[in-house]
Amino acid sequence: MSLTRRDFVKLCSGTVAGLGVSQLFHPGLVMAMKEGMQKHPVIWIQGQGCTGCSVSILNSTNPSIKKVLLDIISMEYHPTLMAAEGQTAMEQLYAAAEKFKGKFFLAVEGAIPMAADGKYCVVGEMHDKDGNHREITMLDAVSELAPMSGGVLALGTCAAYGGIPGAKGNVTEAVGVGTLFEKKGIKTPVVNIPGCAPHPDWMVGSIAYVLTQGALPELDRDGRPTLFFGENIHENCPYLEQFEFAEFAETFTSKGCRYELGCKGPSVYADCFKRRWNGGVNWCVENAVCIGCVEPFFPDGMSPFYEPE
Ligand code: FSX
Ligand code: SF4
Ligand code: SF4
Repeated sequence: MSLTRRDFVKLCSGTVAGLGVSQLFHPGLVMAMKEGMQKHPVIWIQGQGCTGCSVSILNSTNPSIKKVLLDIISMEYHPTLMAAEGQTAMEQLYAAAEKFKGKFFLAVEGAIPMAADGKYCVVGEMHDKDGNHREITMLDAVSELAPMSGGVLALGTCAAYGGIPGAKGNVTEAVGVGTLFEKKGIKTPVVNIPGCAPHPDWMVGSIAYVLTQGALPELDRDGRPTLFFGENIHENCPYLEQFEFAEFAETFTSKGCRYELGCKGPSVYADCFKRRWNGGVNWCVENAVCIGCVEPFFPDGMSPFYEPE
């Protein structure tokens, strides 16, 4: 049984409160994903980040992370999840890239520092066959592995656009995947899945999309899937009516539009208002504000967080 792109979008979009990527578990889709995951495993590498993106995917509740790892993502390498370390881990990384050349997805988490030849972020070390010691930087890993991959998933705002490591000051010259590719002339396709951290559904759903549809999802001008980043937070916010009547909350504990508290919803595109977070219990705007964590100009362009724009 196959599903059209339209069916997939309907399953993924979570238009009914509480629906998540769990709706992907249509029997036809599970079959398609199982076939896809064997052929297209994921190699996940981490640079300048807080590991929040990995923690977020581990919090996938709908489907559970167990189901994600058994039915959607065949993880060939993940520095935090795997038991191997040191030389063994590095050998596994490059062996997997060689074995699945042109077919694997490279998941990049965290930014890539370009200053000092990338030495601000050494992700591993190994001895080559002549016994020479080599430090592998994040810059080396992305530059070498991306052209071998079938596509890159830039997970989190750091990997997509530089994010927090790339904020004002930026002594390490941290950049996202897109900027690195421009500088190095790397042409491998990239899907940006920003968020600091990204929602598990955005990561799992984007991977499931590629595996089942055999193509990249439609992307917006910032390289994000419109499936998850196509709608404006403010225009869909439950407080929109209060905004229009200028009924602004003065404290975080009071109800009412959070604009005066610093909410950046009007310039932010993501589906948090309907997808919600932590298994659907809440989302930022309900008790705090949207700080625009999915936007290319986060965090500098969104600061100060708690003052109106
Ligand atoms: Fe960045 Fe990932 Fe922010 Fe953290 O590691 S997107 S700092 S929440 O989680 O890269
Ligand atoms: Fe817009 Fe934020 Fe007010 Fe919601 S709380 S209406 S997103 S400004
Ligand atoms: Fe990021 Fe805003 Fe969504 Fe919160 S509501 S996760 S700050 S885009």
